[in-house]
Amino acid sequence: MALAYIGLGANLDQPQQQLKQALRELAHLPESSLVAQSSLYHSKPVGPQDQPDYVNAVALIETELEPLALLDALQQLEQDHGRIRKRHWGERTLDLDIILIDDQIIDSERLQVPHPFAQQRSFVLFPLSEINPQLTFPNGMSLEQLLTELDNDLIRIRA
Ligand code: A4P
Ligand code: MG
Repeated sequence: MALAYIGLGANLDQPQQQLKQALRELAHLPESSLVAQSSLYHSKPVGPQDQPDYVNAVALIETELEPLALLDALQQLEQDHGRIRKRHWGERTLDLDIILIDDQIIDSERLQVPHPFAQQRSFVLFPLSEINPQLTFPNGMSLEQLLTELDNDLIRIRA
């Protein structure tokens, strides 16, 4: 049994609905359960600026799935949401990133955990801190430290 933090992002085709639906689907992943979810947030795009604002959130799941099986399941959900990969860091109907799995470090061709950019991204760290403010990354960096270096440019969406 592992605890995994999943980052959710969308900026096309009713992004709030995409995320709400994806959270329900995460709760039904095989051999897994949804432990906690953050609020939904509006965020400015990181990467190409000529794309709509994003809606982001983070979920915590408990899972018996091995890391690559979890990635397969998340990519299947992305496909179910009609995800088309257009360009790197570009617009999408649903992006599901594995942020952390316990304190595991994975560096394989298909999967890097912790997610390589998580520690610099406000749209990951602020929702994460809503679920677990005491969190520390496997490299020893605490979420508290990381957040002091970031502007909170997110707008929380009221449920
Ligand atoms: N992959 C490797 N590690 C992981 C992991 N930990 N979790 C591989 C998920 N996937 C992982 O991803 C490409 C490949 O990464 C996958 O096939 C998987 O094997 P992708 O989502 O298909 O492609 P991408 O969009 O080119 O890259 P990536 O790295 O997923 O983009 P990001 O880093 O997710 O960034 N701005 C705001 N405000 N909010 C956002 O959510 N998202 C992005 C996308 C850019 N700007 C954003 C946001
Ligand atoms: Mg991705």
